[in-house]
Amino acid sequence: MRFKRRISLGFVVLLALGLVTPALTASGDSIPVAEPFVGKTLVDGLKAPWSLIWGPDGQLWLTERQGKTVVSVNPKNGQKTTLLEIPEVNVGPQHEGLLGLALAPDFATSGLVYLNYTYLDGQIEKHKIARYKYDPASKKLVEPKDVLTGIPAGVDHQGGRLVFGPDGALYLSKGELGHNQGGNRCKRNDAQRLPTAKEVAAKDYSAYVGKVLRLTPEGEIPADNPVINGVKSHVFTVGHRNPQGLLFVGETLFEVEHGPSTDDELNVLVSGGNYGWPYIAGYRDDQAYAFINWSAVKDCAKVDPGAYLPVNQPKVLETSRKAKDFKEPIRTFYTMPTNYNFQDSKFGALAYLGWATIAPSSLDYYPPDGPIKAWRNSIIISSLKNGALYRVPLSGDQKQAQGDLIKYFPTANRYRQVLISQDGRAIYVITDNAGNGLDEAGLPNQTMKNPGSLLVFEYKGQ
Ligand SMILES: [Ca+2]
Ligand SMILES: [Ca+2]
Repeated sequence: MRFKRRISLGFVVLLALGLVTPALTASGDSIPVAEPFVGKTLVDGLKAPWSLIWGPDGQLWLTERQGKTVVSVNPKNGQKTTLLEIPEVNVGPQHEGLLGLALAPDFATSGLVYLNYTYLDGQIEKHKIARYKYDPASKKLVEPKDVLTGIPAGVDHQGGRLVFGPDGALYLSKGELGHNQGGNRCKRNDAQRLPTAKEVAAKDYSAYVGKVLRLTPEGEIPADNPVINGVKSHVFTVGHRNPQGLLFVGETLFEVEHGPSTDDELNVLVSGGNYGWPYIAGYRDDQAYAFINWSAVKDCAKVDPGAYLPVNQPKVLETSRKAKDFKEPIRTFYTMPTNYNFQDSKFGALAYLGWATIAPSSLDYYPPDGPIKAWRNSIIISSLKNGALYRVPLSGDQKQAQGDLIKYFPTANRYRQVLISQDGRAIYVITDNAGNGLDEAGLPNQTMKNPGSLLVFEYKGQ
């Protein structure tokens, strides 16, 4: 462990007496992690960083969800440059704001950069994909153009990851807005509802929730998109809950999404596939989850939601859903038996922190020739709830998960995205500014140690 002691004994006494709030780390401060890694804060003071990519200039580019900005960061010294601010972005405490960021595959000639964010269309919140052109002389993103507008938005489960595929198509993960749970429990969950031909013709995208979308760089429906239930639309895959991670490894599209109280998922997405939600969580095994349609409950708004109270609605068994295009995840985090203790008193009022989920927010891939031998050919997943990275080794054909999850770099933070350097020696992580999570000891924590930061973990081995 390497940890610079920067706080005085007197400060510790005041801290113990509860007279000061804990000091937060600043840029350059080290983060204690196990050898052969060292960790430090590269940048702090960010406003809810959400997406992190390698820019065309060897710099790290990131979006600030609440800051409404795209920022470039020098990976050597943490120097920040603001490339763009979008006043139109509609920001919320979670889930809403400026989200994903992707460079066009032909960026070298086109200079095009794609973004997605929530905005207000009159009084109605919507979600759009827009693109900008990078002007290297001014280091600004200019010439905005809407690519796809009018995608549904809401206060929960927005999804928002944006990637280009090797096929030149643009993919957006879109959540189901958290309908059928919590404060949105009386709203119908449309993750299985398919767009009709009439809706598509009218650019009515209300059925695009709980889907992964695939579009041309101009926002059109690609000719080779799947025909699902007789209709071709922007919909590529169906039945997602809150998909926040999308990543191509070669031709394979990996996705991670948040499960309910169990069954966070790592999926391989295939055109036209149905990933089950909200009828199936994880595997089709009737373990610990059954769908109840709250929107059909009489006087739904007056019914105490409770977490697991039976209501006057049938539970839909997973095994009763026979869709032949159902795709199982390649790994869950985790599938638990129905009798699992969902109310462990150790977690107090935040019982969900004790559930067997990790809240996966992004994923990256560690290549077969990287210097960290143990990490080769693995998927690396960032966890919001557990403030850690998890490694999933892949099979040789890169289509199957092998072995169990291996945890790295636990800190009292929420990890929003992971990004690995091209030389495989640096692992970058952006963190949420606030929220609920677990600390290093696995106990509930609401004070982020490195809020709104860009952290770097460097490999010091041979
Ligand atoms: Ca699923
Ligand atoms: Ca299941």
